[in-house]
Amino acid sequence: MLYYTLVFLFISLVSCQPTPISGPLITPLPQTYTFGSGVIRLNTGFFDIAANIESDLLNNAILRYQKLFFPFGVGYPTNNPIATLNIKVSSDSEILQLYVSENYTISVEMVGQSPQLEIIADTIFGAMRALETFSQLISYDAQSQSYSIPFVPIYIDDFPRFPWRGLQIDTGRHFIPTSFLMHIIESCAYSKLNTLHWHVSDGESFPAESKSLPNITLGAFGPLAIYTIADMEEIVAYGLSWGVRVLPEFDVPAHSFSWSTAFPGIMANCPGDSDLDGWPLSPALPEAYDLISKIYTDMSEIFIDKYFHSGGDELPYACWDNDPVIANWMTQNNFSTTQAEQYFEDQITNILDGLQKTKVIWHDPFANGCEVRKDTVLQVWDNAQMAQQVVNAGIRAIVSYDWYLDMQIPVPGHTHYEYEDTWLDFYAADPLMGVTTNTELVIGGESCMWGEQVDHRNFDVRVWPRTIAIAERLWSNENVTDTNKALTRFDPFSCHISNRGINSGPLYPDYCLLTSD
Ligand code: CP6
Repeated sequence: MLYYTLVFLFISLVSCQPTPISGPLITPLPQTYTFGSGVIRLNTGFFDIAANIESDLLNNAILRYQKLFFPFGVGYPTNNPIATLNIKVSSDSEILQLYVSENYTISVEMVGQSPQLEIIADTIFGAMRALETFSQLISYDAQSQSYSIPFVPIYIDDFPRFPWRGLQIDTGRHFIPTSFLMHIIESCAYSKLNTLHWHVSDGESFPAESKSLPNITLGAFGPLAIYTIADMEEIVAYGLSWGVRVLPEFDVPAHSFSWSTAFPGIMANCPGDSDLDGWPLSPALPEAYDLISKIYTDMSEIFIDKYFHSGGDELPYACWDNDPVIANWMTQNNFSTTQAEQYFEDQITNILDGLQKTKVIWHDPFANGCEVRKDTVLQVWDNAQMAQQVVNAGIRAIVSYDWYLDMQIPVPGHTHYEYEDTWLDFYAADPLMGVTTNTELVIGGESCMWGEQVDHRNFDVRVWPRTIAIAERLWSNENVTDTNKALTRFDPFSCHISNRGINSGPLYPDYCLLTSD
């Protein structure tokens, strides 16, 4: 006994201790919820999910969650008879887009002897968020091998704080198989992230098949490291089925060296710069714009989302300045390098206008002094001052600066530089921290998993459980900041998604019962 007391004291003293459990553990934390102290025992053989509309999208979500509710198999029947989870959605629209309602309510109560289980949502996507929350209300007792819902009655009224909640991935640095991208989409949906920002190409490789330019995949790492058109369509459709928008990025003018494998002669010449990764396209060549236009046209048919990311980050001005052909072109047009960048970005805007896409770019052209049209979305990767300047200019911002998952170097304000406990820094980074005016133009943020040292072998353990903290910051109320309480929920949530095949590790000393154990 003394031994256990000492061990407990020791653990309490040295580690960030979770608060004792006193209610349902839901991640991200819902906006409002109440609960009681009753229990509904569930009989897996007689558990039904019903919907008030006929929709393949919703039906597929229901079929999935019917399994995910009971991860440890059927369990022992109880003497509870039939329970039905009734889903009521107001709209049968299957269009997934930014700003779509994801609001929902859940009520779980006993009326007389019968359980009343209800989800109400504006949209199918709200119902999907509710199904995920509902799955976290169900608890499994390994001893009796049975399922129940504790803390009944439960009433939840939930909605996201920000409409744009993303995870950015990078298949330009490493090819990640299509099946694993689908796995990533699932992990996003579990955490209520609604956007997969797919940085498809970079300097190192161009892995996407193009209908009109079949040779572009000569820039892939190899003949097997290619996403076919069918693969990309499948990924977009899979995203839709989980309520996750797929935002493609084909980065130009920098980070595009891989385009030149098939089309030599389109790059600026950067003789002093041995890091091919960052080499930019030439802004002076009509062929370069023609190439971009063809690729973007092909890709815009596959990626049905209204938004399209064209990169724009880290343009090395010296490469344009020191290339005699480009320097000459700039002189003839009376362009400064910034004006040349402006010219380049304007061509991209025209191409995307023609495709009826809304442009998303990294904040760099704005920071360089380029004029950015107000319907653009700027992804800010340096700091909150930049986000403030973006929204002051009347432009929508998504923030990423505090959420670089590859970051292993000290960042001002960060206290943890290695992987352990970096979730605390991610959790503390409120998107509105340092942004005081025009805050409504901060429409969300993204966790960024750059791929220089990451592919499907180590993706899950780099991204999870740390991105749980980011997903909660983007979904839950801004006053949800208590790290001990968060830990109480994040660690079981990490176990919860582990049982769905996501290799998300623990955050403190405890036991995670796996279905495979
Ligand atoms: N690749 C591309 C990268 C980065 C960017 N763009 C990057 C820069 C700095 C850090 C991490 C990643 N690897 N295409 C910047 C948006 Cl610390």
